[in-house]
Amino acid sequence: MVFPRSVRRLLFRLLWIVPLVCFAYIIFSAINTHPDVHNNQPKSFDENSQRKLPLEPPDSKNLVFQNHEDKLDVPVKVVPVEAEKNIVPFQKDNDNQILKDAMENGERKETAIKYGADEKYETEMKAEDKVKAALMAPVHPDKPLIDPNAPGEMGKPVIIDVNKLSPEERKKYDEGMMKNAFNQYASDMISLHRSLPDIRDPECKQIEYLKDLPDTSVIIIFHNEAWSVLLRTVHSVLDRSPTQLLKEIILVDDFSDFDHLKQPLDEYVARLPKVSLVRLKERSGLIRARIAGFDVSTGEVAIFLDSHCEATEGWLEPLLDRIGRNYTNVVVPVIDVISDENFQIQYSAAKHVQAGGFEWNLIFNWHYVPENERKRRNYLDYTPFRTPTMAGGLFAISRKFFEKLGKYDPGFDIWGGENLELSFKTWMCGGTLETVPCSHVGHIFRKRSPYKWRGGVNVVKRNTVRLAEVWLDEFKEYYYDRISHNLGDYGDVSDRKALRDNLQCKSFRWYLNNVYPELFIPSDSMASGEIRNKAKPMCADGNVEANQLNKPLISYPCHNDGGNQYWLLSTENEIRRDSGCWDYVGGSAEIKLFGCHGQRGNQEWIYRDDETIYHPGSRRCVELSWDGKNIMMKECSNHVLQKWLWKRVSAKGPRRNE
Ligand SMILES: [Mn+2]
Repeated sequence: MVFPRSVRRLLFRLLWIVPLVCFAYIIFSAINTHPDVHNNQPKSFDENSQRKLPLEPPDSKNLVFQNHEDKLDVPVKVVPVEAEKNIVPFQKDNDNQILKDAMENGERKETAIKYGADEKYETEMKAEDKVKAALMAPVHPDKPLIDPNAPGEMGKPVIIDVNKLSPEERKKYDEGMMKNAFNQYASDMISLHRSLPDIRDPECKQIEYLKDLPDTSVIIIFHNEAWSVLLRTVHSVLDRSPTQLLKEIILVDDFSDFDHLKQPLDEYVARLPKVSLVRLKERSGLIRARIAGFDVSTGEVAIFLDSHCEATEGWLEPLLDRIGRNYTNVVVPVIDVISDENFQIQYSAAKHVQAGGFEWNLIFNWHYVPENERKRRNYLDYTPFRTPTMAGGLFAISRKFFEKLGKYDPGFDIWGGENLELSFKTWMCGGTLETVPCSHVGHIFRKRSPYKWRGGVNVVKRNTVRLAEVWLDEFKEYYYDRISHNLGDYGDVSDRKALRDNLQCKSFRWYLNNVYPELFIPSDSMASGEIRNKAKPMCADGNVEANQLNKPLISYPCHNDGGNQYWLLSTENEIRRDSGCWDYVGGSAEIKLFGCHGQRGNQEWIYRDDETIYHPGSRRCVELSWDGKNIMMKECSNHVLQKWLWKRVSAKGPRRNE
């Protein structure tokens, strides 16, 4: 067979183009293999569990049916949020009775439908199933219809042009800002029941939680909180917690003096189911107020929330599930940011959620979930991860375990250090502290504290010294170095030491080696102290506090006082203080201070025998400018401006392995 010349030419081209394209495709696929391939593994919530995933798709809200799986073949249907309205009658009676009545009146039908039943199913439900279904529905007291365009709905920002406000409104706006350190004016415009986006990772909606979850008391401490912010916290919990799981909300008033928190709040709370109000007779501070709230609560689990939060869809079950599986699990939700300026909710995917840590000044910080912990969870970012410490504002703990741990140190005053105390003793006394990425709670982060405390005593330091004395063993010296060994009067800690002995808690070294192996221990260093230029009395100087990072390292007259001129050369060849490291990326001549990443690269420095500080990544050296004003990266020249005096001794103090 003879083809025309043009066709022959085409066939000839295809002969090599086709294999070439195939080859290119294979190469491309190999390069482009997604790093999260592990996510294709079966989505089992507990690593030991062999249970199957629920049969229903993630959005079917088949919550109700988890209690009677035999009904799973019933078709489900979802009613949009706008269709919600008053569902639970407004009485403070026995819940079961209320719900039974409601069922008989047909008021529960909508709820059952919303949570998955179709009408046919509804009529076929057994009476006890109806009650069960109702108990798993949210509490929803007095929930109004939601206007999707109202300010702040779906967590959207409320932007106010202050220039367009009347003088009176402007005054209100400024007062709100001043009293609360957040935009109360914007908050007051937003519904107390505002809708939020479902911000969970998609896998979270497929997890099947324990059928028999423990119930909980939510304990909320407030002091001079704005009305709309406090009540939005309360309603978000009522609106988004299954009735059966929420035993009560206990509001503890830490001696507020705002008028709206007096009689008006009494009256408002009296109308809400499950909510009670405890008034403290004097200003007690967060720690003692929490103990007071806990002591009157009765739920199997206590959940502490700040008074400026918003619980999101599905927040409760993942927390209770972990405690239901083991009462010594202490769990923290993801804390999403509610903007203090405009009340927008900003949230992050599970893989960006960070773990809690601390520095040797015993201040809490955040850090990335380390590789070994990610690996332990098969890189399933939505599964609970172990965290060395918690931020402290929001967490859940079983009643039994909190009591066993002696609650908080009652000698702690007001605020501060209590989060680390509870974190350390959870780990050291047989528990596990976890962050649960499927549980999200929004929290307003403020730039300043609007509250007044009595002056004179540094309560945070006093609390922290108590913490160090009782829990840190020989490692307390690292903290005391930070406060110049000036401990002050920290009271009597013998009771707390006795508690630790009785519980036979493990050592702080065990904690460091097993729970927080990433923490940098100052003794793990090869040089320490000031880094002084040999030509001029100028020192390398920089602040490494978390909010000061990403700034250049500067030159400053040596002051011999440690502080921002104290540096350690780690055995990993970092120049660091706490979690802040010298980092040179090239481009400009500046060295910047970044969070240490432990991967060498930009953060690797060699203090050579000729007293130069060499950066292998760029093959450059650290140099003081001729006028002494700047520290720069330059070609290595062995000039005296590139020579630095630094003591080649490790920092004093206990080591990890002794
Ligand atoms: Mn807070």
